[in-house]
Amino acid sequence: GYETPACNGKTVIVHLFEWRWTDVALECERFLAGAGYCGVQLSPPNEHVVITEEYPYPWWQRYQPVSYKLESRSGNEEEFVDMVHRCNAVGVRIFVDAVVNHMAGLGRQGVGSAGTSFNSDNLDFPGVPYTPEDFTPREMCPSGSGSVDNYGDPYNVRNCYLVGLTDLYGATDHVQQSVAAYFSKLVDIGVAGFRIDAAKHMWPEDLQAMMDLTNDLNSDQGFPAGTRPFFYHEVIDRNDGAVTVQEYYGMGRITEFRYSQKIAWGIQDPSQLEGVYDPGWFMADPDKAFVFVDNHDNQRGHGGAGDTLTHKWPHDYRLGVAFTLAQPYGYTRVMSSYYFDDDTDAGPPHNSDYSTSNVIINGENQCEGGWVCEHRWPSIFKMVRFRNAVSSTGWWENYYCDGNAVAFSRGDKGFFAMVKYGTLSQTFQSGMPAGTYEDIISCQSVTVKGDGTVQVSITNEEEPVFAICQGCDC
Ligand code: QV4
Ligand code: CA
Repeated sequence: GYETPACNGKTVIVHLFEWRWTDVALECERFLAGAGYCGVQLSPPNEHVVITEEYPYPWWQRYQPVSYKLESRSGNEEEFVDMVHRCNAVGVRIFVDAVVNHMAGLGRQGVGSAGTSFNSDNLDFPGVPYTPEDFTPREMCPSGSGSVDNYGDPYNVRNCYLVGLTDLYGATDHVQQSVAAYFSKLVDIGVAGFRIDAAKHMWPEDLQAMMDLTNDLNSDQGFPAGTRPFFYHEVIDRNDGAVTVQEYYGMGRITEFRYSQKIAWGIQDPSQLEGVYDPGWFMADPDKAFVFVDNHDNQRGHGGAGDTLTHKWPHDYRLGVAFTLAQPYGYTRVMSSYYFDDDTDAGPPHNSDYSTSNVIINGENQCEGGWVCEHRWPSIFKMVRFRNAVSSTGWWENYYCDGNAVAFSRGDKGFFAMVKYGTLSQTFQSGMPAGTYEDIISCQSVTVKGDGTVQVSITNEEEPVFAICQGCDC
């Protein structure tokens, strides 16, 4: 199926937003493999527009494709292949952010990041190639402007130009084959799956056709023969439009933005956390949902952000991510950002020629040079180990919340607690077998008694989380 990444049961993907391929390769080897991450979501690796005029090199230029050549702000094809092979060699998988709903925006022309010429107004992208017949005919779009302007109508959402981005006619053989050729090229290199950008703006049957034309994962890169790529589809469904996440069932997982909202509210008021998965709100089924506290859009107010918890509030953010990794709902992604103050267009840390800077790791194993690296924060990366250890268990048990402290068991495999304000010293019922464990956050030794009770102590307000799990040490 398309629902589970080929990751040997590992359960967390990290989005290394705007990282260079050379840095991703190093991070797989020096950190991600040991921490137990399943894999990395990259920024789009294909050729994109290069914007120098109105904003200098905004991050979002990479969401305006020029061709499927693997040459982007993150690096060239040789660096890409080297990264994929090195990450696979240490068991860390690579997931590509695939922008295949559209090409560059109207009004843009010139050459892309790989030097290929294009002209959006003429619907001419010789690097693929795409010509006018590969774009959705104007008469199929019911909006007056030609741009998406009515989320209540699926024809508007899917046949019009999303913010003026030239919309590919995904029902045609040539578009399906060109996209599938791009996917297959990546899979043949050793990529394990795809985030489908703007999947909401594509007809599910067109997307399904592209997926089905894509090769199986490459067995020379360590994938079992016959394994299908993992797909997760970006569909923003907040019960406010015609398109629902349920339309994509059977095609992989679907981004569940209502989870981001629920976790933000829940960290604000912990008594709401028990309802973080709310079927009454039409949230995707647990085995279909792809969940995250924030993403590269909503952390900076793009895509109808709403309430979003981000690294700008580190204490609450740690709680939100730790809770997300401890609770049972969905497949999880951790965000790894760069600092951007209030400039929501600002691209990644860069050199004077606007090439992306390298990531710097300091003596405390944290990042510098403008990179936030939430995925290296102790109460975040250690919870990856917890999630992997409890993944075979069902829903939570022994759920406890007093409005400040929250605790629950994950079967007999793990027990988690956290506290919003201050410290915590309290006895809880766990489902763990009697024995001595190590709190993976504080590294303190912990005893579970014969009746399953455990004395929890959280003394560090900076890392307000406690977790023990089978087979885990600090
Ligand atoms: C402007 C005007 C338009 C006009 C157009 C053409 O606003 O009214 O029609 O010029 O003249 C950038 C600019 C945007 C500009 C557009 C086209 O911000 O102002 O339009 O380019 O030139 C990212 C950014 C967008 C950016 C886009 C392309 O967020 O701001 O647009 O990249 O560079 C919805 C969707 C969801 C989407 C979300 C942001 O349902 O699918 O909005 N999320 C994904 C990605 C996101 C990306 C895209 C989709 C597009 O996660 O990062 O948008 O690939 O909710
Ligand atoms: Ca479309």
